[in-house]
Amino acid sequence: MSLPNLREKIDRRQAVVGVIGLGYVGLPVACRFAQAGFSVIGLDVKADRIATICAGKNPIEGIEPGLAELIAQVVGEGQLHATTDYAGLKQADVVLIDVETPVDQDHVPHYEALKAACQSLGAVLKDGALVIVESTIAPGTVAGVVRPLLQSVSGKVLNRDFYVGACPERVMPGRLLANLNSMSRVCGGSTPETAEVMVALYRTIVQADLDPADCVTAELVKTAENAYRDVNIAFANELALACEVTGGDFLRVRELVNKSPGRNVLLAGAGVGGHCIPKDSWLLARGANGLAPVQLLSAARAVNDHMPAHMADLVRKMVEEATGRDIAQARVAVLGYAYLEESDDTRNSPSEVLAALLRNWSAEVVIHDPWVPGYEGDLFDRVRGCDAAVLMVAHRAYKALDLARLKAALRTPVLVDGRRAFTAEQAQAAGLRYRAVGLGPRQE
Ligand code: SAJ
Repeated sequence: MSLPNLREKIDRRQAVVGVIGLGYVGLPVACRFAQAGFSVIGLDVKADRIATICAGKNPIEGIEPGLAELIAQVVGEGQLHATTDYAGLKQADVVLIDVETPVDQDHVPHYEALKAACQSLGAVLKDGALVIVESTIAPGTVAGVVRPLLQSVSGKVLNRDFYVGACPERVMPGRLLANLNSMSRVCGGSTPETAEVMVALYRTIVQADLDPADCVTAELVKTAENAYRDVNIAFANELALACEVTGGDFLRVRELVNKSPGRNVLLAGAGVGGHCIPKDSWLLARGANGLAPVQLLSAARAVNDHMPAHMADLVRKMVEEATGRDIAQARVAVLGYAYLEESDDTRNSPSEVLAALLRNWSAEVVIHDPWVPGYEGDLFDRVRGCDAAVLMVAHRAYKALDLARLKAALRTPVLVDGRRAFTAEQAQAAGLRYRAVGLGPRQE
């Protein structure tokens, strides 16, 4: 089938859409194309997830407005079929790939899931099909991994017998359907005509800008937008460290710097977690490494990855000063285990790093987080008898904390604030010894 024929089938909603990977990216997009009138075949290797979806139920954790209802609707109407069998994709005119693309401890992506998907899809790839990678991948991955694998397994020739594209997702847990609808997308195609067909396809579900491009541009934009955030957070963190040693107050300095036109210093904090920001910086560095001597990206990663260690140093200094005992005799309460406020997601959590560092010093560590199963419960019970409370996540529940009650529950009244949830005045009024990221001891 030629691209014009595919475009016509898309315009008539007659194209069959396949989606490989029915996680928090793939399942919402499969539902949205089904809702737009396409026949959609969703594929996942997890049989239990497929069974849940076939029952019209939602396997995605967390609060996702509208998703459960949409799954029930499109499965009930027979618009979305879920399967573990790649044979189901034989009829697919368009196939989206939404599988995980993690990096290893050396920050190198290996793409096991992506390669497995291409291997299995190649064996059933329909003539004239358009394969679109939505997963976040390093610049050059469509050219270096996806295209060669699909060609070799299918025996088809790119841009003659099939087409490829990259259209990176911009979803946000908690706003999966909203972001899918309202965030602009880069439609990177293996040819300009392919990109135009991608724009027509996504126009059926996206209300925002759809920008045609080539594949490597799409790969660069996605990794760059998150690397940009990582570098900017690292700048805020380094400024905070400079404030600490010079007796400045990062929040006040930031407020005044941001009065300068074109400045927007982000927030310093206890670390940078999540599954996007830390990983995507490495994907960009990895992809660009062969092209340019990138230094800033890895330096920013080192700054941000150091912040939990900085928190550990602040805790150790405050506890040993306050108790006269070594940190090894201390019990420390870590407030917040998710990577982000009002979230239950603990992927790459800075608190996990902090807890390990404190335990390496033989300190006893107790963890509290109202959002994370296993760590919820009464905060004051959890911190009772501790020699310090360390705030790592700015959950609303923590910002509303009664500091006098916190002080009464602690064995030693020490509060280390990794997110500036409080002020020194509030802490001191409650009788707490207080240190915070970006707040140096007053230099007279
Ligand atoms: N963080 C700081 N200082 C800041 C902002 C964030 O320390 O000023 C920390 C957070 O505490 C967290 C980590 O960085 O540990 C990541 O926070 P995030 O606000 O960037 O949230 P993410 O990881 O969910 O990033 C997502 C990304 N969205 C997509 O990939 C589609 C990112 O591109 C968005 O910019 C970000 O959400 C957003 O703006 O909410």
